[in-house]
Amino acid sequence: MQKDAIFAEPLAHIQDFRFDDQVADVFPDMIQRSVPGYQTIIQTIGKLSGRFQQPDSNYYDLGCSLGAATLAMRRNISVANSRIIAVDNSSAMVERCERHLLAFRSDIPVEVKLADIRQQPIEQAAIVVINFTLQFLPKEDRNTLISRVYQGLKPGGLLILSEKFINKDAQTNDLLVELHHDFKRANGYSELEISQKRSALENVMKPDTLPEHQQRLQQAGFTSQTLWFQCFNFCSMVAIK
Ligand code: GEK
Repeated sequence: MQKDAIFAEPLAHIQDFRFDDQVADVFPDMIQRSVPGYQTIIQTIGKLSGRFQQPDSNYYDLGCSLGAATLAMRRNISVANSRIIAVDNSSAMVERCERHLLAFRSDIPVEVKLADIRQQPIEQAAIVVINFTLQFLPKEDRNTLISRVYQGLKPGGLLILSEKFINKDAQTNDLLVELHHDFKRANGYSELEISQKRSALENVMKPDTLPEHQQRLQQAGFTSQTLWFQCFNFCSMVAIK
């Protein structure tokens, strides 16, 4: 695994964060060292796939990056006529994702698509995974996507939505941010790396509050939803149609 040192040296000008070749090359290391509970979430996506699989269905991984959630689903789906659609709008990610998937044998077809998830039709879905991707969409596009996911799910279908979140209360928000930074420090990131990455993400990633997520899911039609994972300011939710 290539080590993430993208923000290790002082940068004269910090550009907005992009999912380019440089990021895609170090992505497994970057996400493990930056997102608390990432491995637990991926493993649980696998477990949930086993539980919520339905024959003759589609499984979506929206914002698939290198396909970690796709692989977790593929390993756990055993019913007939299943198809996974993995979508990302970064060509650097999609190229590597395709190669990555080829390295593991499976009878379940996966279509990896270079596309914007806002344009991706969702049909006959047993499971839709949006693992740390909604936060990168413009705020005004998030309701529409979650509503389309609800419409595209079969009865009993599952949405798994993982996000970084903010608290409206400044005191507890600052505490969670600091605990997350401690986590990054413990994983070998320097103060410079933490602060330069934060600046690069500032205009690109806009987290919602937990109540905003819960309300959006409800408005879309999900009457059954819960937070199943939280570590600091990172969480994962499930919603069942
Ligand atoms: C994982 N889910 O490893 N359309 C398609 N893709 C997008 C869009 C968009 N509008 N916006 C951002 N992306 C993965 C991790 S990473 C999370 C997801 C992170 C893509 C972007 O190119 C990137 O690959 C991914 O969403 C977000 O489980 O890096 O914090």
